[in-house]
Amino acid sequence: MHKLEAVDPEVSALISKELLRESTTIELIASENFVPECIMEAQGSVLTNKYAEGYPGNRYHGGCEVIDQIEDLAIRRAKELFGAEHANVQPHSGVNANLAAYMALLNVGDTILSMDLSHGGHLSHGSKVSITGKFYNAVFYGVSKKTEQIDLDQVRDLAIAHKPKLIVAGCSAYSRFIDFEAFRRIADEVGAYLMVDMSHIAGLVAAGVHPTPVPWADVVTSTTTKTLRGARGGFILCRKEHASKIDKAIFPGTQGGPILQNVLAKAVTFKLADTEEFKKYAKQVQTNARRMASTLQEMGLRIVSGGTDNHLMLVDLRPWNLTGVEAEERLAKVGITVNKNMIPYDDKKPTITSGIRIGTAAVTSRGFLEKDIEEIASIIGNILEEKDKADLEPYKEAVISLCLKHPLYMTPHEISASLTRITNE
Ligand code: DSN
Repeated sequence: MHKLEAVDPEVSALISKELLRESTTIELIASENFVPECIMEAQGSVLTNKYAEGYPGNRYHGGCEVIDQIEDLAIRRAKELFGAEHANVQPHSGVNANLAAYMALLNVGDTILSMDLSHGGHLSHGSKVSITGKFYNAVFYGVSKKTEQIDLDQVRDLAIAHKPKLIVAGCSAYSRFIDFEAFRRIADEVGAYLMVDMSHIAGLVAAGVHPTPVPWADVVTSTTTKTLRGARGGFILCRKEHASKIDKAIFPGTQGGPILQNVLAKAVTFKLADTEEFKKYAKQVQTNARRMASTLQEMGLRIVSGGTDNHLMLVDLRPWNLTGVEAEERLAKVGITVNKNMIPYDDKKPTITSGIRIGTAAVTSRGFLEKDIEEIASIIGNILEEKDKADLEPYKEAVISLCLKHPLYMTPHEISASLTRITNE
């Protein structure tokens, strides 16, 4: 970063500030992770200079002989990792991947059946405020009030009643395994396509600790961040019969030239996810999530659906008379980052909410084990319980010492030196 510091010290200082923030806070946002430095190297490479509209062997720009090898490598690795017939590694993000999947399979005005945003779905699954809700007629299923798990009977009833052309499975805030085979059966019964957005769980799927959607879905979309712990971007897996339509829907349908430094970094992401070390990591993410949920429960907090099978959980704050926004702000004061989140059947608006979402993918990348998780959970429980009465200083210190125990990108010495410098400034 020395060259950047010389040219633009203002930006360079902001990067240092963010590095220190990431190093000295506990990151529990379920969609975030810390990528290995080799991914950042790939994303900062000369690949940023190249245009390569089209696909390997069939480009609209010259000079793509190396680019073709890179994209082919990323495609091969994605297919091998997930056992897919076809992969497109060009989507700039998960939303772009979803837009292309819809464009490939639907006409404007067609009906889709997807998970309600307020029950854990995603904006790009047909929400009114998203272009997906303007282009398509979205009907939503949710979780049962009793179990707080996906109500497959309701999915089937809605599918029969509305005859969607596409059923979407996959969520942003749902802590249980999803029965993709059951979704396939419902889709077949009504003659619908099945798309699974596995963005949140892709790393768990790659490691084999979450059921895979690949054999059941026509199309699987995903981000490469989150539990997959890779380059910021998206990808699509699909059955061979949809390959050409999917590729055309990405380019020229919804995107121009691919962001090649990200395609390169996706190739590295898929390689790293295909290792024993990554499998161990994914298992630990799950173990840590279960320990976080059980410790919070022991402290008297309510976990939506009673627990977690994946990397995340939703905490219902109503029994403690707190809102999500209050909890998020309170935890931020001691350096714990979470996001407010609606819980199923929430009566508060999305900017307030009755819950917070907690995920363990990022802290597990730092090497946090069950004991550390118990410590974080007890800090969270104590702060939320004590509300404004709590003296936050001991909690702030506990957070910093956990961060120094599991340093990130900086050595403990560098972290301490930076903190001392800031205190003296
Ligand atoms: N999927 C969102 C999240 O889970 O935070 C980001 O779009």
